[in-house]
Amino acid sequence: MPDSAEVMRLYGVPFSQPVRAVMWLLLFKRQPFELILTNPGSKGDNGSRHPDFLKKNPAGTIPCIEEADGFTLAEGHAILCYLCNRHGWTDVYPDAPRERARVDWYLHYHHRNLRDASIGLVAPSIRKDLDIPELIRNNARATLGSALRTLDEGWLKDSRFLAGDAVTIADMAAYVEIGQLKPGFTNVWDFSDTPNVQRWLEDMTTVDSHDDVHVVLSALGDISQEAPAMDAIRDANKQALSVLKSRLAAF
Ligand SMILES: N[C@@H](CCC(=O)N[C@@H](CS)C(=O)NCC(=O)O)C(=O)O
Repeated sequence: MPDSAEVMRLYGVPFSQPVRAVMWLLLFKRQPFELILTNPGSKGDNGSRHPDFLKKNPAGTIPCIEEADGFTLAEGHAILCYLCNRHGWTDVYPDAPRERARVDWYLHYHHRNLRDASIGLVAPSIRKDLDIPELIRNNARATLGSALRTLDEGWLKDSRFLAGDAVTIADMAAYVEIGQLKPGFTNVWDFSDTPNVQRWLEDMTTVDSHDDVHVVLSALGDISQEAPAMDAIRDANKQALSVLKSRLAAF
């Protein structure tokens, strides 16, 4: 493990979907990093709306990375692409223009489509402070349903992964949103009418570091009947951090 002053910092928490995508890529590539716990939406110390954090990311959102020379970058998908460019990880972000474009295509599509999984189904239980109105939740669920059908009948109909037959950062970005809903995790969505998505969800569990990145969800478990208590959320976070710590210590 390199000197901690040299190691890239990742600001966030394991409950955040785009933070999990960045953590997944870093663990998959055995790239050391330090997770700096940053509470989304909080103005307090270690909060994403604290003035010190806003200097790193004026939008006040996690994930955000900071390198040893002070370079900072936010937006999960921008971070995924940057890390692949910086380290030459062309296995998960191919450099052939059309292959790369297919990955980018999904990464752009994701926002306002699959990302609505969190707003419609997970954030209302985990981020009760957001008090998301029922109308917005319903709209988000409708958008998600239609986006899942699009994946099922399009992207995943003839290929194993979203951008072809090999896993890419598009799959990691998608799975952290879609996978969180399935049985074994929060269990808040019925995937039975999207068989290609179901098959892809299963395939994604075999991708290196899947289990370690998703400890926070397996520890939290099913929230379909009752919103989890604060203690359960805290406990799931603790378990996730402990697994992450031992993974990073082994690098
Ligand atoms: N488009 C951003 C969205 C990030 C985002 O929504 N992060 C949430 C946590 S999952 C957050 O930081 N929310 C705090 C806030 O909006 O105040 C990305 O993909 O990185």
